[in-house]
Amino acid sequence: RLQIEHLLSPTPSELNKLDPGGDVVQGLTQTPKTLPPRYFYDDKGSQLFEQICELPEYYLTRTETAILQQYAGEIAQMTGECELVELGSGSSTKTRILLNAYQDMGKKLRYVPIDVSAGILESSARELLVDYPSLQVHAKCSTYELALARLSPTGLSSRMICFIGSTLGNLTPEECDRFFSQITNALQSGEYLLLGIDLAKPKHLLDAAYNDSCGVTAAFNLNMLEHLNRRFDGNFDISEFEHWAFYNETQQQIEMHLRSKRSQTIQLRALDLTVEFSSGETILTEISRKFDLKTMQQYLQTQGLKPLQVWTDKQQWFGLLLCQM
Ligand code: AVI
Repeated sequence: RLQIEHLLSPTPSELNKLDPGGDVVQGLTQTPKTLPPRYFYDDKGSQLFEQICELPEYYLTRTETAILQQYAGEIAQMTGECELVELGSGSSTKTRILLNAYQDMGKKLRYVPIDVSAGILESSARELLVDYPSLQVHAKCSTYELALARLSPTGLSSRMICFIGSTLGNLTPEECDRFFSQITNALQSGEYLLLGIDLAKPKHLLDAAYNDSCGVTAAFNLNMLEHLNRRFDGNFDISEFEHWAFYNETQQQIEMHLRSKRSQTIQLRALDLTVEFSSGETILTEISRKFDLKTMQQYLQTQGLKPLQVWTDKQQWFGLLLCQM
């Protein structure tokens, strides 16, 4: 019942396209410096993210979970039997709410979790097999892009791609457009996308959510440098950088940075890269966009996806949208 595919051992031509570390070189040699958020998620980063989801200030997970708990049955009714493909599945905790709803309907179900972090992907797939005795799990250790391009025919009546947790917010508008064209290429007409998005809200709530009092978000942010050290033989000293995050109201996005505490030079030997930092210079490690429900529905339509239903919480902090191709 369990298949685990490692798509991150690419073929030579895919390797060329993937250009390992090319994005790091590009990000660290431009002004202002940036790094792609996907480097947060080594095994330690994925564990830290799980801890973030439990923080009192980080309302996103709690709120989305409550929406799912209330409406999972409705979602399962609307799609019927289907293959659930989850992008960035992590611990699959929230997905269990959906799996329960489909199981209660007595429908055959296949779960295809996709994540770049092999450790958490494999351990959560094994736990699911124990808890759901009739579930098939076809896990893919992969980037979204590779996995979406290689989805095989479902053999079930339908497919639903789940992109929950507001990970969409971590994409720039250009990346968002590219992402949706990959989604609409992967889906057949009549198939579904379930999208979870964080909504715009007062600045103090957002600032607190990304500057928690326990320092877990700071550790998550700084861990990216340790990940780069290990992966590209680097010498970042994380005690020489600090976490800095704030809500940019004009852009409607959180901007998360690592700020150099002094002027310093670092090297990533595997990339043959030397980088100079001035004191106070920052690396933008993540944006987290906060959306408006109406604007998102209009945008989805321009991308070829029909919003069928929108669910939200009482405070309108988070939105869950079911769309159809
Ligand atoms: C994964 N993603 C939706 C999180 C977010 O809220 O943008 C990542 C995160 N960054 C800091 N805290 C959580």
